[in-house]
Amino acid sequence: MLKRISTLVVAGLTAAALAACGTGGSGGSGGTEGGGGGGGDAIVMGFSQVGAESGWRTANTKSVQEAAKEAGITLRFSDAQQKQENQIKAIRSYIQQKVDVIAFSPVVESGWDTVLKEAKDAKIPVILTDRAVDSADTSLYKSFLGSDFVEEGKKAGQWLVEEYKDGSDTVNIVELQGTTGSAPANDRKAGFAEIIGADQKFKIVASQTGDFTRAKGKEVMDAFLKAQPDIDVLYAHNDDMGLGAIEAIEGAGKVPGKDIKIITVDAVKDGMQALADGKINYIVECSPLLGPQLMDLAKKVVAGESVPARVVTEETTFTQEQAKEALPSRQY
Ligand code: GYE
Repeated sequence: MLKRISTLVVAGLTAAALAACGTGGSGGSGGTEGGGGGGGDAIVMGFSQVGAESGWRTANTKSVQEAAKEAGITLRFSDAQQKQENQIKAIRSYIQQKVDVIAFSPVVESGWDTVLKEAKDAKIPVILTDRAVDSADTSLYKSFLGSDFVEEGKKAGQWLVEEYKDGSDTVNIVELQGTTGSAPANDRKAGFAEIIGADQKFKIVASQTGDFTRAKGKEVMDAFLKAQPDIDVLYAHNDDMGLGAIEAIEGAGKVPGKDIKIITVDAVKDGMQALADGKINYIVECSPLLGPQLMDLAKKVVAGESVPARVVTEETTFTQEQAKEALPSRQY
């Protein structure tokens, strides 16, 4: 009992400390405030972002911040630096602050039931954006807005099947996975495996996390190149890891896009540039521009209106030729 009380006190203090720095600087699990124009009746949204691990994430943060401003919603924003514990602290702090709605992009899928229950008990609606949770009780959140990551993995696999349809030689694939335990890493892996699994010639010879970052993508690709003498294809769960891997491949004296074919996911500008330059072969789009839809959902949820339990983002794919066409007008 005593232990439980002291845990609660510590949690309370942490939340209070977080609340205190809510209008302070950026980064960490603290927060920054923006939007809303300071109007008295403005909806207040607490948003816990995963981090700033990729170009996708930067574009997503910008979209959320701009859309909040546009919608007249006061945004309390915190960056969890890819740590679940920071997100849980931020959510508890938002509960304490009695915000009108909480939105967050869960870094991993598991382990959210307790804090989501706390929000529900406090009658604060929660909207999941970008990434899913695996909670069995779906009443813990109002809606989940984001991409279909399994579908993205399938699209990557389908391109590969088509690309190698005329050959029977073994195709050796290395895979750079996203953050371990995250929905996009789990689902992009599963969707891809399902499609290529139908043909024995496709072999995943190595698969490891690169944590969705460029630096880790390079580091892990370096190790793959040393351990695997014959790599035909790299499948990276995002552009940033693919871009890091390109540096490793060039460093090893090989030609990315030719000696090793590369498929990535996201289609951020840097990725699209590498695709147009022939260093990447195919990109499956994943849109980070979720802000406007999130604000619409938030307004409805706060007004007590019903919203769809799942809102799937519409996305496309890009070949090298299509990337050249799309680049000039690419928003992110
Ligand atoms: O693909 C990756 C980012 O959750 C969809 O997270 C997002 C992923 C995105 O770091 O670049």
